[in-house]
Amino acid sequence: MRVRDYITQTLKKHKMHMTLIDPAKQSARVSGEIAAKACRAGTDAIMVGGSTGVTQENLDETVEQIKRACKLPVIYFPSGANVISRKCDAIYFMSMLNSRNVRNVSGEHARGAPMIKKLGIEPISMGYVIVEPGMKVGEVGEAELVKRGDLNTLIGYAIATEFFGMDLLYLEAGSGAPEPVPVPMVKAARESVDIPLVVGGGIVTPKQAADLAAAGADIIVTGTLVENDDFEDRLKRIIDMVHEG
Ligand code: 1GP
Repeated sequence: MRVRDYITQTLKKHKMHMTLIDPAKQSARVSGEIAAKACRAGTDAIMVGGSTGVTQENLDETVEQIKRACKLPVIYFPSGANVISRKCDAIYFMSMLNSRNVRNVSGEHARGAPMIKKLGIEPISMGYVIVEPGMKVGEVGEAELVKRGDLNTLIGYAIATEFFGMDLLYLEAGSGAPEPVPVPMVKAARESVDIPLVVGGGIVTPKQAADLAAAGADIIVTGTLVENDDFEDRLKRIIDMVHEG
């Protein structure tokens, strides 16, 4: 089954949780162990990527270990066209809509698309919108950050994403953000569009995940959480909240 169909089918049953693993943060072997634990905790898919330090070598090794460790779809979450995983099941073909640099909006995409097509990797299109504080991805992506609470700007990007015909809308506060995207912003985006809404960045507690799911997030992403030892219990509680939401 194509990953996009897997997402559509799963969302008919329950909201989803995806675990983001950054190949630059630990060895490929440890990434495989993280994936196995996340899988046991009930996550619905594994995303692989990071803003800096991802190389063809660490990416390929990481994906290989993850695929050995669990049977879930593995989706590449790229930061540019320089490195493309041929071993992933799909790639987020994501445009950072609020970047000041056209490379991040469509330039890297034009560079990478022919290779993605040649390799036969499934692209899943996504409007990627960075909300304050944006953290590293906001910085390297040269994002004109959407201010926390600026509903009008956010709604504009949300509707634009849908009008572009993209599969998903991702609201990103940045990995390691002290607070996730505010609940009213998630609600505003949800009320503006019908496409699945992904929310990530700074989500570390079950309550945050539950509140964001209740506000209308369809897919909750957590990354930093799994970089700590003993994350399994907390991750499971977050995932349970998302699945109930
Ligand atoms: C980052 O939204 C993801 O792109 C995950 O963020 O690392 O803060 O969970 P965290």
